[in-house]
Amino acid sequence: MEIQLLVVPYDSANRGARMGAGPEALLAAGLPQALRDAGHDVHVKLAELPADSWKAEIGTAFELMRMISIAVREAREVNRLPIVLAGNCNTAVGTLAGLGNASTGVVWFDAHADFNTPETTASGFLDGTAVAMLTGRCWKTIAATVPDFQPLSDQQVCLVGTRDIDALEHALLDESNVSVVESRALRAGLRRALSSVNEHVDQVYVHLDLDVIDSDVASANTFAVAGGLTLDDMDYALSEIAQTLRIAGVALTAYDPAADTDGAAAAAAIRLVCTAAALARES
Ligand SMILES: [Mn+2]
Repeated sequence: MEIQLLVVPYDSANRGARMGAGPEALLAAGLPQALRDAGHDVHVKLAELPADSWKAEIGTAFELMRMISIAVREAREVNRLPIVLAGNCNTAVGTLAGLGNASTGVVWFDAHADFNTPETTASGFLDGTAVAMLTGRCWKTIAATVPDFQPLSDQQVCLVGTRDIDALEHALLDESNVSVVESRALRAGLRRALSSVNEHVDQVYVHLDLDVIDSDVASANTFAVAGGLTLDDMDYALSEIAQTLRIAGVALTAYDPAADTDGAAAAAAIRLVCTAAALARES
């Protein structure tokens, strides 16, 4: 399969810092070669902003989303599977726009719900609002500057492995129609959640925030917590997705090499991306 790797080496508008170091660390750890060894043709494109310009932190995140939307659409037009390697999860707004929001479901693997809004966040971390943005709950005016972005309906979105949710964020999630499959309910609940997403879409975007993995298995970043998924769980979940829906795009986000003291998180990331690419070829 032809793969377009889109490398977005930013965290909170900072190039190469913290989780912004993750995408290029995964390139250096051999991710492109692992995909080539699996028989894929791999093209690599870097999303990068001029270093000397003034960067507003929120404006920069949306500038990257606009670049990603266009790059994902271009990848689709030449039949390449877009795989986004990004520091931040909010890049998904650009990816979904490029894939076609109306017809694309989202399976969001993440320890966090990313369902805060500017009114509920206590940390001020923009990335904690990513799924709220995707579902049209906040940042509406600037999200509309992302080419082809339309808010998704809640029914298009399924969160998996979610376990670290703020109180006000939890209240928003409870009153939404977004489905949530907790780690312990994976084998009992994922299939039903996927078939319900499948009723509303033609294809799926698989979002892999690496901290969905249990922190005892791999330390993806400084936000990683226990109670997450194992690599066996991920194999199961990805294969269930591919049996239900056509995988149209993938992202691997939130890898911070500084937190990965034993290299287990990088190895997990490469394995997850290769598994998703193999299943996308078949799905
Ligand atoms: Mn996330």
